[in-house]
Amino acid sequence: MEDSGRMLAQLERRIFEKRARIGVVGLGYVGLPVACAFAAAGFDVIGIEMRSDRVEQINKGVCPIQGSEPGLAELLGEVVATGRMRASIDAGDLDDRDVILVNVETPVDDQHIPQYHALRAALTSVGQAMKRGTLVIVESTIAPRTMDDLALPLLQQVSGLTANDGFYLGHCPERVMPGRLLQNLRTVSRTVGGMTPETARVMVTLYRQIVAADLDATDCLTAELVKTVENAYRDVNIAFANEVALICEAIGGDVWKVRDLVNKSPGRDMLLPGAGVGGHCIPKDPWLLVHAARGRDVPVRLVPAARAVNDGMPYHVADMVVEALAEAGIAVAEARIAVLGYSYLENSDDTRNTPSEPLVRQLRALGADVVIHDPHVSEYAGPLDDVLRRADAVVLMVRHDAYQGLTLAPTSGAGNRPVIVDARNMGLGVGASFSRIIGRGAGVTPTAGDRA
Ligand code: SAJ
Repeated sequence: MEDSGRMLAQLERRIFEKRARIGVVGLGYVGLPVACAFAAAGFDVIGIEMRSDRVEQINKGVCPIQGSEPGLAELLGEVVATGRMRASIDAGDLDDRDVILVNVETPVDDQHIPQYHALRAALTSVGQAMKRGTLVIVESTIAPRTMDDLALPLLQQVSGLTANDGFYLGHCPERVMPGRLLQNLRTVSRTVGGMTPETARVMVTLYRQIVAADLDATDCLTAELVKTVENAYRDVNIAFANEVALICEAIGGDVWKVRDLVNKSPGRDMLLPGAGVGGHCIPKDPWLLVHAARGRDVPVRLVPAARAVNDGMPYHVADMVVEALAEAGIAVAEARIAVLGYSYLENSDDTRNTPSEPLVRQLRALGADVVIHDPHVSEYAGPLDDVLRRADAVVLMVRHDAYQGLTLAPTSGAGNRPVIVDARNMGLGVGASFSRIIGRGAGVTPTAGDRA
């Protein structure tokens, strides 16, 4: 072990002196900014990417990530031009790396079981290529116990090396958010989980080169739990807000007034009810947490129930549309319905797990002619008036800035649209003959400017 201790100390010194060579497996929305950040910090970085078109783009200094990511395209151009960072399709190029970061997708299937094909393939490639003394860090979000039960045995088996002797292993989950990838990478604290405390310490030295926020050294299981719990926490709290909204609608309450006043109570921070929960993190990570308890005698009830509440919201919005159309004397099967917003988050082009998808599917299943608008999603970014024209109903699903202040009510002279359903309480329903606002019961009429 003395040799191993010396080897780890030498690695830490190479990291500190920026002589350590870094490999990043997976150049997606997490891996690419990470590779650029370490290259910009002065390290030699190779990014391994299986999509050859992305490899080609990146090696030309062109950023393959769509959407607004401040600073990323410029940084990529710089580090590629200086030769600090290059992309490769060949995992064999990892054979001279001192540190290898793994950033590949870890989805769950429709039974909420984690799908680790990409993770297994990545770790197998790493195990085949890596030299003795390499530090391997999984940054992907994984179910608790995955490091012990999958990553460790797989790397040992493929490499023939023994962990903490022939190589070092850790888990440092990312906390980036689309639209703020580089900013979050630099300014948001990280939980740094090492297989051993010594490994965690060297990992802190590594991340200190690019992270200005807290770096909290711990073990791998704690790191796996922190990431999945923080997102399950958010999902459960959003579900709570949504359930209160449903109750308010049913009894003539106004969840938006209730929420404002609840949040005046010390220690309360009720989140925003809405049309549902999308994205690549929040809908998935709670299931990774739940998976860890699978097969063990622990009654896991709240997290799945919260997922069901949030997944039910787009269908609730569809019901709101049907009811409002019926009040206006319009059958949904004869209605033309304009859906405003198709990304999962305001001012984003990301449509992964968007609540708008089940809403549109449900309305079309009921026979409606549904047209979609979204200024950030190229497929739906045509003229808004074309979408609104002849619409019998308008459904606001995403609070894009572009919709702020939009006057939709028929009195606005913008055509006859008796029904407006505001599923994010953006205040667009004011003045409409038949409007519904998420979380507001019948008879509760909003006043202009009465917004979340
Ligand atoms: N949503 C609500 N009500 C809320 C908040 C969100 O309905 O009060 C909906 C949004 O409309 C969206 C979904 O939930 O459809 C997710 O929104 P989000 O604000 O959580 O944004 P995400 O999915 O990008 O979450 C990421 C997460 N970050 C990482 O996983 C690293 C999450 O942990 C962060 O809290 C979040 O960014 C953030 O706001 O920073």
